[in-house]
Amino acid sequence: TWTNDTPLFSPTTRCLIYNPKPNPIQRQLDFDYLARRGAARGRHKVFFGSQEIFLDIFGNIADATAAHPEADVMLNFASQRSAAASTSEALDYPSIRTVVIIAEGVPEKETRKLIAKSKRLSKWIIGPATVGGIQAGAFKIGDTAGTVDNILACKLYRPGSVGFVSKSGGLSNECYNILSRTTNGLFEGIAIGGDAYPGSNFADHILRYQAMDQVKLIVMLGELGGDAEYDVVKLLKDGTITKPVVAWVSGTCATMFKTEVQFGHAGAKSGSEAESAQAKNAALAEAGAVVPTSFEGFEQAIADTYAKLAADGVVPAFDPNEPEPHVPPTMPVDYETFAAEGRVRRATGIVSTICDDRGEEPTYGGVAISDLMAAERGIGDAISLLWFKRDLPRWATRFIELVLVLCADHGPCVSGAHNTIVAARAGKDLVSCVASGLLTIGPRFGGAIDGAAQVFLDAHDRGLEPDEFVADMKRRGLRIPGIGHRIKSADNMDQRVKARNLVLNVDGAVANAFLDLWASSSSFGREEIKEMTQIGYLNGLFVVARSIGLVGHSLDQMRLKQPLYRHPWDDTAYYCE
Ligand code: Q5B
Repeated sequence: TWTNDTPLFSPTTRCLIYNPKPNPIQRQLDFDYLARRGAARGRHKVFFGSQEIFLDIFGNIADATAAHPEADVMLNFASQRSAAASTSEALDYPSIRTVVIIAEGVPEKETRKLIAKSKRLSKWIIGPATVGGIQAGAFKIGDTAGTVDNILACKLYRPGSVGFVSKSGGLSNECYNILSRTTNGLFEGIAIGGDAYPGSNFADHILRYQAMDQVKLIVMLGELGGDAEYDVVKLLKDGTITKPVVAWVSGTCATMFKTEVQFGHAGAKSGSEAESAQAKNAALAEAGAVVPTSFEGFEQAIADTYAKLAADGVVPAFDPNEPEPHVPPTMPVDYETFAAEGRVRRATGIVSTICDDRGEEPTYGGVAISDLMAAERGIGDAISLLWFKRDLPRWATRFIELVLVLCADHGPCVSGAHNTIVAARAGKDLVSCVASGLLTIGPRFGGAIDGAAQVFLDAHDRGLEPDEFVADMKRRGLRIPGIGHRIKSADNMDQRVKARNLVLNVDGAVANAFLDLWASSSSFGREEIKEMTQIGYLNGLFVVARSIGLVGHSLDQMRLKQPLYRHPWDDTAYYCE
């Protein structure tokens, strides 16, 4: 059990974060850096200053609390659906003292059960629907206090003497600003959240502040709706609260509306007269709190009350013009922030010219996918746009599709299919099986298309007759890519090729047909055609096409549950010394 004369947080507070959210965690770490706290180590990558460090991640609260029994705060980012269950679970762990619930819309019935449980266990709940709290210079929860600039401007990186409590997170930030201009600063600030039933209320925190030596001045910002402020009135009246309280209840404008108005927070609606801001302000003033006549007077009221405490020697005198003795470390700026402001430039790491996925819809070569769908365009059009970077005419894209169909498969015995089958029978996954087959594609098998296009184009450009070309290649000791086949010949014609005069294989046929297509189309220049033969466009077509067959072979073997393949001894010639 904990006593209430100690703050909820300290410079060594360790916090578990449930359902971690990268941005608030980073802001919390930025505060730790400014407050010169240490940093933990683990697997979730965050910045600590300009260094990258890692935080521990666990699969459940039990493991997290077991590994970090020193962590007594849990920041709960669970959704409204699971916030209550996870908070209730966290309260069961002896090491957890405080749970902060960020979610809005947690059912009131659930929150009331949590409140009862936390009171029974002498634990604390902050929220739901809260931005959390902060102990200046010690510990900050989630998004409290806003940006690094705001933390610096409000001097929240070092403690002052003011205990602050409000419902609203936005108004907390505003008040931290006011406190930095009028006092020696905040000691602890809590936003209890805007629900009708907050896990802890104004009076709970003000009682803590009364008991804490570090807090000399209490500042409260209430709002219309509910009666929580009257608990503070009672404590002031019965003398439990003796420290000076400066208070304001916002929502005085509600009386200007003819009907009941619901303000931003779930609990912020004035029902009865007693729930109005005017009635609460009057009651607080009557009980002895310093209450200005409007929110505009709040700053002066705080300044005057602090000055009186300083005159009595309770707090150090505050002079806004005196230089700040605490110098926080320089906070590095995120690259994204400067980039968004156009203040930094960086050479891009990669260049891409074929597609764009940044808009609402990805485009292929500038054409939206939905336009391709609407026009019932096919795989030839996708290749035309993504490879050739132009909208080729239908006859050309149809030819691409014809090549894909023609080369999709050539039986289980060819190099690629064989490798795929062996890999599948070794129990490999589909991608590995297909990759195993694809990796056999090369100058002898399937990957001779580019080579064929190069040598035929070169022969054409040099004006060689066919027999001169063949003789030239023979003289150089080179096989002509695109010619010859392990089983097909002029007498056993390859029906995919159908050329009796030249024993073109399928690679050679595709290469030569494409050279004709490029040459006859006005879309391609001479140098571009040459480049296309050199960088893999045509072998790429075989890769795409044969992938279809290789997936088929892989699935076939898996379906047939074929056992591990072992090549037979009697099919192997052993010539061992
Ligand atoms: N000779 C394909 O050889 C193969 C010659 C040649 C000059 C040539 C051979 C070759 C070039 C590479 C090529 C793609 C290795 C093939 C494909 C996809 C596939 C596969 C499938 C599918 C076949 C006998 C005599 C020798 C050789 C001479 C042969 N080719 N001379 N240029 N190109 N071609 N690859 O049949 O005087 O006796 O020494 O390297 O285009 O991969 O279905 O299986 O869809 O999956 O074993 O179609 O042609 O012939 O080596 O016994 O040679 O002809 O010099 O002359 P073979 P070899 P000599 S399509």
